[in-house]
Amino acid sequence: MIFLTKKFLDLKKLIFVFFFLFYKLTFANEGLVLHGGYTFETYPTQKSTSIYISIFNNSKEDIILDSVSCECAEKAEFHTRILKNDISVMKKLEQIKVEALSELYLQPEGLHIMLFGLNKVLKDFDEFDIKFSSSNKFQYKTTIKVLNKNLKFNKLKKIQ
Ligand SMILES: [Cu+2]
Repeated sequence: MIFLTKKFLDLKKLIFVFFFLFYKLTFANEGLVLHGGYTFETYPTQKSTSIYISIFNNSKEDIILDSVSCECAEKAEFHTRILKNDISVMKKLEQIKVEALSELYLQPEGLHIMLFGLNKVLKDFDEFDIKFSSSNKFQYKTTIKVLNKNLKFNKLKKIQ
């Protein structure tokens, strides 16, 4: 027990905290799979944009995501679209719920993530991370790919 000096115990504590955090960030998200996150290129003057992503909850419990953030923007919010006087408008949601053993698709014209106060121009092939946190205090991280803006207007064409 000669090694158990205070310094040694502090180091042990630090290593424990480090591994605990590492575990939390990497393995706590087994139940939640974030897939195929994307957004489009922005114009130099553009200060906001939206992100689309598929979220799969493989756990047997509902997961409530109550915040989203990104280093490339001042603020990120969950949004949906509702009809107001026959016009489609965006509405902020405080949280989104991914029900147990089900999936949620954030896509154009529906649920999406909105970034406000972009601090850089997003270019084709760029990537950046976004972070989510859930109501049970888990953190999730995923990479968003920036797509060419021409794809935004890529509509289905009838071949024959
Ligand atoms: Cu929006």
